[in-house]
Amino acid sequence: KEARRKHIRLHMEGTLTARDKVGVQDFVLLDAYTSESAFVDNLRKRFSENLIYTYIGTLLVSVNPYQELGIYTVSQMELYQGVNFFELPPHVYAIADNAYRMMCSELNNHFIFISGESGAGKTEASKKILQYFAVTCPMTESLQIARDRLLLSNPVLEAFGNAKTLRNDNSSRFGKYMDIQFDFQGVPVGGHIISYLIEKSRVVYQNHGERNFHIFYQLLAGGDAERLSSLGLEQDPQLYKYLSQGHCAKESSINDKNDWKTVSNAFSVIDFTRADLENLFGIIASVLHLGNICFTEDKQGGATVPDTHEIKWIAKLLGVCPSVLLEALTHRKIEAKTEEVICPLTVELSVYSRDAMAKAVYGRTFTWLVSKINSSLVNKDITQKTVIGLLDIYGFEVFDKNGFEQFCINYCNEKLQQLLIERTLKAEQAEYEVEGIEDEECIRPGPATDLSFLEKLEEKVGRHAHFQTRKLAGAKGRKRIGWLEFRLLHYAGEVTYCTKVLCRSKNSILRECFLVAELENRRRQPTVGTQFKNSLSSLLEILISKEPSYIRCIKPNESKEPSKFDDFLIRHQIKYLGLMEHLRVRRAGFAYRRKYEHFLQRYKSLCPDTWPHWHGPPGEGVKCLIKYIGYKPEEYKLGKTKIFIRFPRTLFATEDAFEFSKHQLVARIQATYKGC
Ligand code: AOV
Ligand code: MG
Repeated sequence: KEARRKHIRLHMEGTLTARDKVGVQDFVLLDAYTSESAFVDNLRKRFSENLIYTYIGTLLVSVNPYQELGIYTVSQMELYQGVNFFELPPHVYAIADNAYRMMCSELNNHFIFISGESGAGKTEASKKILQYFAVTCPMTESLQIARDRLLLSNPVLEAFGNAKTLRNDNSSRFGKYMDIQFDFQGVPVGGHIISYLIEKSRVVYQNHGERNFHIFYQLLAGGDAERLSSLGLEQDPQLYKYLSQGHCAKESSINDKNDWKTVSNAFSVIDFTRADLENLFGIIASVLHLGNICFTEDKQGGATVPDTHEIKWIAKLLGVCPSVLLEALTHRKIEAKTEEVICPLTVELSVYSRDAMAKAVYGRTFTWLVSKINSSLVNKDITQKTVIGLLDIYGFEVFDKNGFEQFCINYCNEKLQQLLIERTLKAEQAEYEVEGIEDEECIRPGPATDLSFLEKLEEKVGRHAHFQTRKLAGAKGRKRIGWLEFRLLHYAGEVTYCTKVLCRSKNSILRECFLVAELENRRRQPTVGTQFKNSLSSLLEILISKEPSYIRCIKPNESKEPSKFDDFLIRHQIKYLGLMEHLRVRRAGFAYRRKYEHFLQRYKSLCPDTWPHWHGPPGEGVKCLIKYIGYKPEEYKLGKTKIFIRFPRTLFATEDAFEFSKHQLVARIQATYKGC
């Protein structure tokens, strides 16, 4: 505790004396709060001192340091436990702790929404939060396993759902929403994960400089010889077409062999049986074999497979008949009214059908994996649960070549961004209402981000025959940027014939993934786009029912380098993350607000009536205090439980006075002791 007190004191002194050097820890304290340059300057000052976190009120802005900073130790975690938000330097732990305390005291549900572009640090932030709970929350022996499984679900899902892209060596290729469930004593007891749209196209194709999902390389690098030979695999990833198109199968920044060990260990803790793993890796190996199948044209123009080596392995691993599999890959079934006609496919269409099969198998296996993890995270014994949800989606990204997946990813980002702005605004107004503060100033936000992805996208592909968008007019005809509906008309229906083969697989995971019943309902299946849109709507519903905290991650440079602060890139993110706007909303009314108790506790030494103890209600104490130090009526307002201070300079003056009085006090005490 002494260490903590010392730390707090050091920090407070630091914020005052070194304000110019390290910037302000909360953007609302910036004098020139409307200036984007001042915003960037503050961020730059802090970044150069390795202070990567800054608040805007209660929102956390984080800049990816691209280096280990030593700020995630257990002692740091202990430091942040139960400390008021503004008493310590900004930290992701403070956000986690704050959500946790509120959940425990108010018994309500929370969520932490982490956003930012690809490579900005979202996934790292969500892992830090999970670790924080794992270390600091109370724990019983019987629930340790639940905690370990929560933690270890990460490496498994990352192995199957993350990949190296041009933007990020460990890029999340699926959206992830994770509920951490707590019992009434605040013990983490279980969890639930929802995944969104895994980028299946990566299984069969990677851009130059990118890789397939980590798990393939991990299996080859880490799996022992016996395992590999039972799967018909060789160690060298270059031998597999699905792993070598990006020309970077071996990547120095990634240690596949070590990661394989982590993942294998995680599997054993998360309740995977030997049979599960055998089936699972049978599927992973089959995908690699699928990619190596070559088709040639026969005399009639149909596709044939001259070398059936791969077909045999797939048939063995998936438990299907090789000749049926071969037929499914090279033929198509047309259903007429009364009969079925099997007709041959061209080489091009066979390749398409092979790739479609690989994508479908991988995509569904991923979904199976998530549900398997979920069943190991379920805790049926505890009924009264509150949750903290962590939302870590794939970040906004634009490549030279953008597919349907990029469209969905970016659509999702924009929709969530809209939610953020609306909710911040509402929260601000609601707080004034609760506190009984009437604010004459208008705090409506102006036009949203100047970069509207959907608008740009529409420009680019809007004229495409398979793409339709519809703008919804906002209030009074004002265009509400971001509220766009989209429809992708093109729907490359997954190959029915292959599905039929997979339904009969002896591999139990695949049988669960491809249900026979689905074949019968095929025509009524919604398109991928519609499914994604529906799942996004239900995500929004989940979020709306919970108390939000926000973390906005910023990527400092494109080259993944430490200490490099690219002004242009950062300005761009500040713009489209709507940070200036968020700050403006926070500042339009009152720059600073604090509970009476906390304000009094900190500044009571400034007034003889409140020092050393005030026995009345804290609100009265604050009134007495500010009268004594001479706040002018336009500088503040008093709410029901909080004091609202309009200008930062008022707070700075108070802080300076506090520092001065502290020194005087110390001098007086020292003098007294000398006398003794
Ligand atoms: P993302 O989740 O926002 O991108 P990550 O969280 O994967 O980005 O971060 C990318 C890389 O930046 C990590 O692998 C780390 O090397 C580094 N990094 C991020 N945050 C920190 C930190 N706090 N301290 C040290 N290094 C960090 V994406 O999933 O691509 O949208 O889709
Ligand atoms: Mg990520």
